[in-house]
Amino acid sequence: MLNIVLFGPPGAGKGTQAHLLIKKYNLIHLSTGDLLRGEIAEETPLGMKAKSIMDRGDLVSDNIVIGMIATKLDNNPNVNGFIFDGFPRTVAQATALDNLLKEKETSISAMLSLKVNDNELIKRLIERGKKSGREDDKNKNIISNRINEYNDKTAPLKEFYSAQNKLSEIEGIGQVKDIALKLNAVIDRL
Ligand code: B4P
Repeated sequence: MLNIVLFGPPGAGKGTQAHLLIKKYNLIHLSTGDLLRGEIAEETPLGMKAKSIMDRGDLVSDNIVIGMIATKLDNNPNVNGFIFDGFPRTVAQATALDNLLKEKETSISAMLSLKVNDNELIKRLIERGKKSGREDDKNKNIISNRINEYNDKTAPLKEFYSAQNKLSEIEGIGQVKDIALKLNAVIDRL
């Protein structure tokens, strides 16, 4: 199986690139952000709990997102593999993911980490906020909080996967199609 962690700060292009990768490699896209927004749209108890946390730009609790991913893995047996987009975001989530995949006799193939500077991230997210209506994209303070959450809790995962020899860092500024070619080159070497 090909199991890719697509990594980077908020606005780095994870969702954008994930959509291209799932088509090219016939993978299942698991975006915890999309799953949580789906729960909010359906006004489920989980969604109601997550909404205020996401609107502030904080991370939702590990238990919630790990539970969502576990269910999705169970519901998708016999697939080519998964793109994990926006998950894991903490060491606890990464450890849980390793264990869940081990139970299914598979593992993470690679972490592809997109590098984008803060000014560009803020510019992209404010721009997206004009159309998406996402509360967490509308306000510069909330975007800064998301970037801080990333630096505090999520960026250390580069060490986690580097220790397993699975980290590749890719420049995330440029044309979407050119960045996709760089990601493809790393995957094709696996
Ligand atoms: P996510 O949905 O994961 O939000 P994101 O990081 O903003 O999305 P992404 O990074 O994929 O956006 P993209 O760059 O593609 O998370 C939202 C919230 O959900 C979190 O803050 C948290 O509260 C919660 N959450 C989710 N997962 C969680 C977890 N595992 N644990 C705890 N909490 C969790 O797109 C950004 C913009 O850039 C787009 O408009 C795009 O068009 C543009 N863009 C992309 N590539 C570009 C390029 N090359 N050049 C110019 N613009 C580009």
